[in-house]
Amino acid sequence: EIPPSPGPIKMRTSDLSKTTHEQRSQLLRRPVLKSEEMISKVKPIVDAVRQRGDAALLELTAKFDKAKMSSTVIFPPYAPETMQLDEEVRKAIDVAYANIRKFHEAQKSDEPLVVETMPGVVCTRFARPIARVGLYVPGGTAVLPSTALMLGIPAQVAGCKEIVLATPPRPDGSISPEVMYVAQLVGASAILKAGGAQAVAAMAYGTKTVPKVDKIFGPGNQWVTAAKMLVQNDTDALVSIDMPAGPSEVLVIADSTANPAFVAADLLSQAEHGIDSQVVLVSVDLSLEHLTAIEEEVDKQANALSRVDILRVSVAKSLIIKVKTVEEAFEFSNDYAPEHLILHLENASQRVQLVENAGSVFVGAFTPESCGDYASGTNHTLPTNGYARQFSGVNTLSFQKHITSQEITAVGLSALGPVVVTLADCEGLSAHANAVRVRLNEAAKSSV
Ligand code: HSO
Ligand code: ZN
Repeated sequence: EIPPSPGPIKMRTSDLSKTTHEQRSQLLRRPVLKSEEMISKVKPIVDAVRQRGDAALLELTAKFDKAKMSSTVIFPPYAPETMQLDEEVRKAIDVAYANIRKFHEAQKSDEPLVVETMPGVVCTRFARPIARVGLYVPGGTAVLPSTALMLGIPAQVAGCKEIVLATPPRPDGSISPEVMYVAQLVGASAILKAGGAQAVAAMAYGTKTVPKVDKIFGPGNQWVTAAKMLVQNDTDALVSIDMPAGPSEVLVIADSTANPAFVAADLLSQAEHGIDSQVVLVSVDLSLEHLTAIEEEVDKQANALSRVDILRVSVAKSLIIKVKTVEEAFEFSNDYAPEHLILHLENASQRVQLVENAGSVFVGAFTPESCGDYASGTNHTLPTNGYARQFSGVNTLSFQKHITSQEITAVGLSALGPVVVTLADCEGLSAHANAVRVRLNEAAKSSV
């Protein structure tokens, strides 16, 4: 870890035109994740919950969350007094809920896909919800009702029958009223008051009181991530996960039209998530004055923010990359594959077509990432650590699976059957060929 240093809160600068290939690869790298080491640390916890169920869960919750409870699970109806909220917060949650719901409803894959590939050969694909899902809502340095919305709404929209929401309890055994309110809004069928690897294990294997789930979603610290990876690989658990998660990141591309205060604010809004967060500014030929103005804003704003101690560490690990053209900027960004990409560019909307890899894009001066984090409608559970190359963020389809089906008529089989016989014979799988052959005579009779 880089120890917090006094003095200005400042990013490191590199000029891409002066870096070697090796140095460029270094710049694209994230702070290292010690995934193997973490997996060996969480294994005893996961095993304990698997073997001793609720008893282990209660002990671990007392140990890690300092909460002594007689039961870690609650079921609806949830007591209204557990979700008493400030009126303004409740209204804000309601607006966020409506927007996120609207966007995720539109993603739902409802209509079956029907294609007749040959006359009489009809192939279909239809979606069904994943029946039981587990949503991990982190606790720790911030309460995150927004994450409960981002995971709960697509689960609800997809029609998942069981929605288990897990979140670490406060020392008095309670859950924040904001998270309780969201749990109720999204129709959570159980709330697991536990966090970390122990919560993941409880949902993966089930205990006497905790329902077992089929897929586990949600961000979390290294413990949670390692536990998700571990249970995903255990065929006894028969559980999948949304994606590998790492610390939050943002990459901002800025040109001479960028407002220094806006750019700095966007960088800091991601850097405040944790000391392992990384933020990158790609400067498209910014003048020295312009870059200095951004750096001054970073230092000035950071010092006035509540999480300045976190910012000191995360900003020190962060980068300014100097390039000459917009094309070079996108080339770097696409190689980096950021979780969030913010475009402070002239004609920003026309530049979106240059994006190849990113979790979510924020276009133009008036689109702070914060809006997507909370309330515009898009999901904030996004691929980090470069996984935006091959993963999508959480969306409604993450809570569904697709089933294919086919129906072949006698006419269809008369035409397709010989093709299948040839291929089956070629693979030496005569029972496959036979399953067609035994039908061919009758199919021919029926098709006249
Ligand atoms: N930016 C985070 C999500 C979040 N922000 C929650 C605020 N609350 C995801 O990378
Ligand atoms: Zn955020």
